[in-house]
Amino acid sequence: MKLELISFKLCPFVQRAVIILKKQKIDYDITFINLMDPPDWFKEISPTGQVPLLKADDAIIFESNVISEFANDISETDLHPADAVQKATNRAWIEFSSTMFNDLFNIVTGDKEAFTKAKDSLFTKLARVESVKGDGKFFNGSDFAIIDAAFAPIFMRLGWINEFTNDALSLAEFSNLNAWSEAILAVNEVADSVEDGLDDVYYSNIEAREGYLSTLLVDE
Ligand SMILES: N[C@@H](CCC(=O)N[C@@H](CS)C(=O)NCC(=O)O)C(=O)O
Repeated sequence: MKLELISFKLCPFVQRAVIILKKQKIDYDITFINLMDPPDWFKEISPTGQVPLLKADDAIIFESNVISEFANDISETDLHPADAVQKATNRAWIEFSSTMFNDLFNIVTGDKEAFTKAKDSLFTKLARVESVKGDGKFFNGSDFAIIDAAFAPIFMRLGWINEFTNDALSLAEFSNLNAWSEAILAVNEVADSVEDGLDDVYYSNIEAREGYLSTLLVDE
């Protein structure tokens, strides 16, 4: 089967799919598009106009979580827990994590009021995750799973923001999440899921958005 992932470099949803494709050692081509001016062929095949989108031969698969599940389904190793209840709770928390990207977007783009509201929203959600996380290395214990990949782009961006500011979004109050974030970001496939220098692009994006967060940047 020929796989082609349609991508946009800064997209955290694409990153989730890339991590699973890499973890499962699946061969795929990657095509980057400009989301500000998507090509006609993309508009024709994409019902949502969003990336990631995976072409699997002639089939069109969209939604990051569905692409990750598909990559898992065509692989020998299962990156979900085997137990049905545990798998369902993993999927539930993956859905929950998807709402955090909206908070992150508002944190990067919003004025002081919007920033504060988005930060409160994000941290309320993080507190919920902290309460169920436990002290294992990854979400389910010692094995990296799809849920860890789903949270990876969130932790990577929080890490960048904390590095660029005086820890504006510090996770220090969440000991379980802090350790989990470190474990996830140390995984090779997570580190390799973005291009070198993407942190600089993210920094420039924060500057260009001219939101409240841009006033918190400290010179690199
Ligand atoms: N629910 C989608 C969200 C994907 C998404 O929001 N992608 C953004 C880029 S990070 C996008 O394509 N935005 C373009 C648009 O909405 O027009 C998923 O999980 O794949």
